[in-house]
Amino acid sequence: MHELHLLSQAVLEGKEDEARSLVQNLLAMNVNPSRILNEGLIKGMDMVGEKFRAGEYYLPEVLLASKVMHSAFDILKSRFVDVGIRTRGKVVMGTVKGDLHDIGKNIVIAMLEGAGFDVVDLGVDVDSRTFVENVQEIEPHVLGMSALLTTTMPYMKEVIEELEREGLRKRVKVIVGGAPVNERFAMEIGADGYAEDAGEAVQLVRKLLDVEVG
Ligand code: B1M
Repeated sequence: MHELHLLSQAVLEGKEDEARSLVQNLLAMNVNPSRILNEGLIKGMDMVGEKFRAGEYYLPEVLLASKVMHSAFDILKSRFVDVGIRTRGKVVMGTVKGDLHDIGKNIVIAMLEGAGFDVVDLGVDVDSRTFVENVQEIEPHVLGMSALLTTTMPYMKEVIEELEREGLRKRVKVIVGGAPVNERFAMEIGADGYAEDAGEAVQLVRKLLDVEVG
């Protein structure tokens, strides 16, 4: 669809006003919000990633595109809310130590909140101590960790080991995600589950908590 293509381009070119009005138009045309997110906004960020890898974009361009993505996603966010659902469980979520990428994590959080879960966002660059302390205090059903760098994803294992040392591992389900992470890695480090995208993350949390869908 032409408008979705224009939306990816607006993210790629850092055009905030244009991206926001395209999202509004697409919603007015009754295009599914997940399609707008995946085929418009996320596709645009993937294109930014390709340019960055190719050395055609530098950090300022990537940051500008991230700002556009956040701003446009804000309009979309409310459309993922499942009206009338009460809290279905508590989730604590953060991007691991050394990693500042939060766009994907924020989308996962918005989708989980939309699905009725109560989410505490620990932000980015979160160390194992902070994860563990929050699990102790908040007693969430699920702990979610995000990593976008191959250099930071091994840190997820450290967090799981720290949970074990503190005797908390059996009290919380651990899920992991982020572009370099996969199912195999998740199983290797002893996580309870892996989700490829935000939609899958919601299904996974529902499954782990055995929450009825719908
Ligand atoms: Co960075 N960056 N970056 N970056 N950046 C990547 C990840 C990279 C692949 C770009 C590239 O080279 N092509 C590369 C990593 C290479 C690698 O490790 N193999 C990279 C690099 C190298 C870096 C720096 C080291 C660059 C430098 O300084 N020289 C640096 C590191 C900083 C740090 O973290 N310490 C850096 C910095 C940045 C910015 C700050 C400029 C910015 C982040 C802004 C922000 O997040 N607020 C940025 C961005 C934007 C990107 C790219 C372009 C886009 C990431 C993104 O937001 N994607 C990225 C290239 C790419 O991925 N195509 C890149 C959109 C987002 C919706 O997808 O995050 O994958 P994603 O989330 C998805 C799923 O993964 C999943 O659901 C989400 C929604 O569907 N998911 C989960 C995510 N977390 C989940 C958790 C779950 C479940 C599912 O459960 C808990």
